[in-house]
Amino acid sequence: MTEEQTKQGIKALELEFGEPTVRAAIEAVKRFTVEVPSWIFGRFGGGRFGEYMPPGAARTIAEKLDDAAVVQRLTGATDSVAMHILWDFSEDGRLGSYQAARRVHELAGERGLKIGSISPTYFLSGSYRNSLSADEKSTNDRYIEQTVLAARIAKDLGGSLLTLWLPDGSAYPGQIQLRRNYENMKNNLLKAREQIDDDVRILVEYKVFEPGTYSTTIPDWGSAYLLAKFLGKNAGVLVDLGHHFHGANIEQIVARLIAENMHCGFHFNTRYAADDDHAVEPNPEMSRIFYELVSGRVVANEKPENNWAYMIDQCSGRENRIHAVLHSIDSLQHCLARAMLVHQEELAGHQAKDEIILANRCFNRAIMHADVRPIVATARLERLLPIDPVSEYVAGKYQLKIETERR
Ligand code: PSV
Ligand code: MN
Repeated sequence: MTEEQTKQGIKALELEFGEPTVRAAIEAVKRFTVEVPSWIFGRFGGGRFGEYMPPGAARTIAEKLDDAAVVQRLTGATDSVAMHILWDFSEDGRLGSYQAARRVHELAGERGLKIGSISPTYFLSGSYRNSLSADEKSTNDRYIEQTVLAARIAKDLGGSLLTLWLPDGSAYPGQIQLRRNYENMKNNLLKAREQIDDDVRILVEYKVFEPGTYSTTIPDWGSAYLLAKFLGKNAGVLVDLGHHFHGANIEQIVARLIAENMHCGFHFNTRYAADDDHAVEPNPEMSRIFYELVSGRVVANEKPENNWAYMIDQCSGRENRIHAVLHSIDSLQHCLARAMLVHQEELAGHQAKDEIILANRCFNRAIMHADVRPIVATARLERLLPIDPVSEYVAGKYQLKIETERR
């Protein structure tokens, strides 16, 4: 899209949606920020192509931060990087280290970045018989300690935000005592919370299956909500797009959490089969989710403290990592712009008169049919950012540099 096409496009949108609405959408896109995960840039997971690394993928945390800094320069929307303590602050992959976190904090600062949310990492080694829900006290204690350390790092060196994903669960009926498994989780989470500063926010993530195939200790938003409530005021639910059964109405979950006044967060990604962790695509589901966030006033709010925590949780297998994360940011900005164009009063009018199809058409005029590329492009131009970060990256020399250096 050229600058001229952008101008023409804005005129057309103003004609259809009104100048103030289009301006509000541009401002919202300008304000939107999202964290990128450190793990997108380097080696991750295993599976069928376990050894494959796309050319130029980062090998160290310093290289991951180099890549994150490029993404921030191109988008201006991602100055914080989400970290995992056993991937990013550990010498041996078994224990987290405050000293290692300090070094990463320095490296991030040198690149104009911040450490964002921190995951205590309950999965890599040692949790094959579960972590905080395990029956063995020594296992519980190890992970309580790790949670408390992660919280100290989050408070001193990061954004005072902990994101908890626990891989706990079971593969066969009868393998574990389901009730005790939940009670262990609840009690051990509380033990950790009691040793953590009140101003560290804790988001509890849920996931319907994997690695547990028969049961997962925190399988759904309701379980995460109960645990967050139990932990107290500064806790919420973390919604990851890949963690539901197919067909789940995620926007309704979001609406409910907002209605309950819970300050929550998002792990954005796209999935087709299960927890694919693909790059975010600008699809209708994502736009409908953004509509709930926009109408609930928890995104792009002028008061940043009202906004939920937004993070990308993706880890591409085959594709270029930097293309993938830039694509995600681009998609999120387009979905936000569409959501901003929904005419909320007109929609309320149709709802009040029970005009079902007219309400649906009013909603879809923005969510499905609006071409919002000029809004996103204008937001970037007004911030002196590249009009299309992906093309800008492709035209630059960074990819060649990392492919040459990182062999
Ligand atoms: C688990 O599938 C998850 O969504 C959690 O958020 C982890 O932190 C992340 O993926 C990376 O493993
Ligand atoms: Mn996640």
